[in-house]
Amino acid sequence: MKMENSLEVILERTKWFRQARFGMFIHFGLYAIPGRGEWIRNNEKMTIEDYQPYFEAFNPTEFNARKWAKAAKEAGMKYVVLTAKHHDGFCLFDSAYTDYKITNTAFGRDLVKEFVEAVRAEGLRVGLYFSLLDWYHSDYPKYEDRHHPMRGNKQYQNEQINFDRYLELMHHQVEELVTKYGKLDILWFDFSYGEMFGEKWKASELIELVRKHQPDVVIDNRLETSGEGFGSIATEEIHSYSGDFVSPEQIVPHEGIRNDKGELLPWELCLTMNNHWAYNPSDKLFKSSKVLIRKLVECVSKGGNMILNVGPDAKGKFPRESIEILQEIGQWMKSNGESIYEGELVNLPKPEWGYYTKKGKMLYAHVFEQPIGPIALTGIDKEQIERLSFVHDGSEVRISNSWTTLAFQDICFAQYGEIGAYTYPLPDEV
Ligand code: JFZ
Repeated sequence: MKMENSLEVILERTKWFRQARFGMFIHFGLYAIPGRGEWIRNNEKMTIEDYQPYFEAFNPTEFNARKWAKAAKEAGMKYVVLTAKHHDGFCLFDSAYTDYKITNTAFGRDLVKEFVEAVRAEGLRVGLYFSLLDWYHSDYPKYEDRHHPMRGNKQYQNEQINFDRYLELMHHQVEELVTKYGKLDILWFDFSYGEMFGEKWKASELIELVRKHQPDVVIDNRLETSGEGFGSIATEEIHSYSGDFVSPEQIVPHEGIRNDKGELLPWELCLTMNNHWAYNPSDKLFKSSKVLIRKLVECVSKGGNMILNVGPDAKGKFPRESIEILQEIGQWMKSNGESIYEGELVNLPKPEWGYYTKKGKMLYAHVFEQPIGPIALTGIDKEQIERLSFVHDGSEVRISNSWTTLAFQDICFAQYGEIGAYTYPLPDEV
C-alpha cells in the first residue's frame, strides 16, 4: 500500500488541531526523581546501572490522571500530549516487548491507559510522545559524543549492534500504542539527527502501520527532523512520514511557517515554562503567565499552535509554579479565549502596541503595551469597522479622538468586512 500525502490531506487532517491552537505537553518518567531534566542519563554520563535506583524507587503515589486532565482543561487547553516513552527507554505503558516499564515498578499501573481515559473524559484531544532514541536498548547505537548525539554522531567503530532488531522493537511498541489505547489524536515522534532520519527508522513502514490503525492521527515532522528544519513537508515531495505539522522547539518563528511555494503549513511551538522539560526543582526561572499568554497570541497571529509543557514531580504532581501559571492563563482564556481558538493567520503588518488575531470577519486587537493616548488601529480602514468592543465584557469601545485607557492584556475587536489593503498613516483613533 502506497501512502498518499499532500498539503491538502494534511490541512484536512489537522483541521481540529489548527482550530485548537493551545495544548499541554507533559514530560514524565524516572528522571522526575533526580529532578535534573530528562537528559540526565546522557548529560551526566550515567550507565543503566547508575540509573537503576530510579527504576527501583519509582512510585508516583500522588498521580491522578483526572487532576492532570482537569488542569489542562481549566487552562483553556484543547489537547494533551504525554511522554509514553522518552530517550531513556522507560515505558509509562505496559509494553509486552520490554521489562523496562511502569508495570514492573512499585507503582504497578499502566499510566498511559489512565492518562488517555482521563483526558478524553474531560472532552480534550489526546496525544502520545514516543522517542525514536532508546538509550536502554543494547541495539541502539552509542555515540562518542554522548552529550550531543545529534551533533558529534560518529558511531563507535567496532560496536556490535543489530539496529534492525532495535527497529523491530520500536515498531512493535508504536503498534502497541496505536492499537491498545483507543483513538489517538496526536503522535509526537522525537527526534531525527545526523544520518538518523526518515528511512533509517523504516519510517514509511512505521507510518503505514500507524495509519492502518489510526488513519486520522496528527503526526509531527520529527521522523525527519529535530525541530530545527522543516523537512519534506515544506517541499514538493511530501512523504508519508513527512508529518502533519512543523515543530519549532523553544523558538517562536518570526513569521508563519510556509512551504517552498509560500503556503502556510500547520506548525506548533513547543515551549517549557521554566528551562527544563522534565521536573527540575532548582530551575525557578519560570516565564510569567503574562509572557506565556503573549507568546500564545503571537503564535495564533502567525497561524500556529502552542503546546506548553509541565514536568510533574516524582510523586506525579504538577509543580506549584506550573499550577499557578495554568490557573492564571485559564482565567485569561475564560474571557478572551474566543480570540485564540480557530485563530487564522493575520495578513496585516504587526501593530506597534501588540498583535492582531483573526477569525473570519473578526479582528482581535491584543494590546500589550500601555498606551499613552489613543491606539491606532493600523492596517484597517475605518469604513470596514462595524462594531468595536472589549472581548471580556462586550462593552463598546468608541472610535473617537478622545483619551482612552486600554490596559495591558485588554482586547478589543473590530468587526469588519474585509481586510484593508492599505494603511492609514494615523487612522481615526480608538
Ligand atoms: C527533544 C528532546 O530531546 C527533549 O528531551 C524534549 O522531549 C523535546 C520536546 O524534544 O529536544 C530536542 C530535540 C532535538 C534537538 C534539541 C532538542 N536538536 O536536534 O538540537
